[in-house]
Amino acid sequence: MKIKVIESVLKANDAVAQANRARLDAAGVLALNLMSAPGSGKTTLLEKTIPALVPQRCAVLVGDLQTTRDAERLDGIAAEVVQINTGTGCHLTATQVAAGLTSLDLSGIDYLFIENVGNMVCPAAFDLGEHLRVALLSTPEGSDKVAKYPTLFQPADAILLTKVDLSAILDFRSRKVYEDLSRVNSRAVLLELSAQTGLGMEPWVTWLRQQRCEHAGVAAARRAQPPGRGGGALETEELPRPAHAGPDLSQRGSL
Ligand SMILES: Nc1nc2c(ncn2[C@@H]2O[C@H](COP(=O)(O)OP(=O)(O)OP(=O)(O)O)[C@@H](O)[C@H]2O)c(=O)[nH]1
Ligand SMILES: [Mg+2]
Repeated sequence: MKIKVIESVLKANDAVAQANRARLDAAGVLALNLMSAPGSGKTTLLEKTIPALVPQRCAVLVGDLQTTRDAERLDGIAAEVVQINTGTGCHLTATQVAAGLTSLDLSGIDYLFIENVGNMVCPAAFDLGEHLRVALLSTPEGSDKVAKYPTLFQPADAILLTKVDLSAILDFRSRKVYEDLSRVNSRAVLLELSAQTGLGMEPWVTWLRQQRCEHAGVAAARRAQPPGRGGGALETEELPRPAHAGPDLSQRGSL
């Protein structure tokens, strides 16, 4: 008997993630994976972002070790919400997301936000099938965190500096963040915002809309390709992650 060995947990996870992405692509859904430390403001951001995206429809898969509190907060705001309890797990896996996707009617959704478990290390190692990764850093966490936890920020397509309404009363040195990001990830878009006051929310929502347009454009271009040149396989093929250039870090604003 030939024994099959799954080489690593990550490889097995990646295979499921690819299948998730293909499923989302086939349904025309743009998926974003939100990652940060606990309490950085992921759920609050979604509470304010989803209404701003109307008439686009959003679903949320939210990961927490215990409770349905985040799902309850988003109930009535998102078109659909699924809470995934990981028990002792410090991150979501592609398999958990696959299970969550089966509960959603993807045909009625434009964006899928995946709120990962609050953790600055574990979630970044696991592809969930998202198209874009968003890392949050809130001002109360301190301006040294990019250098201390680089793996969270390295793969991010967008980095959100959240709770900037508090920066005046905290010793938050944004220049330090920009310097560290120039070494860790100069590709990502960096946005400063406060979900509480609404400051900086408009550029974030605009960025989301742009990403959706790009994603839809890539999908349409692939559909237009004649058979034999890569066309015809859209339903099962993975779309590339939308490319976008972030601003020059030296141009990034300061708080
Ligand atoms: N001052 C201020 N507080 C905020 C802002 N955004 C969120 N908060 C507060 O920060 C706390 C945590 O916010 P959540 O949105 O629950 O954070 P989270 O990242 O979803 O937390 P977990 O799901 O536990 O990881 C709450 O008390 C929010 O009211 C903001 O922009 N400004
Ligand atoms: Mg939350």
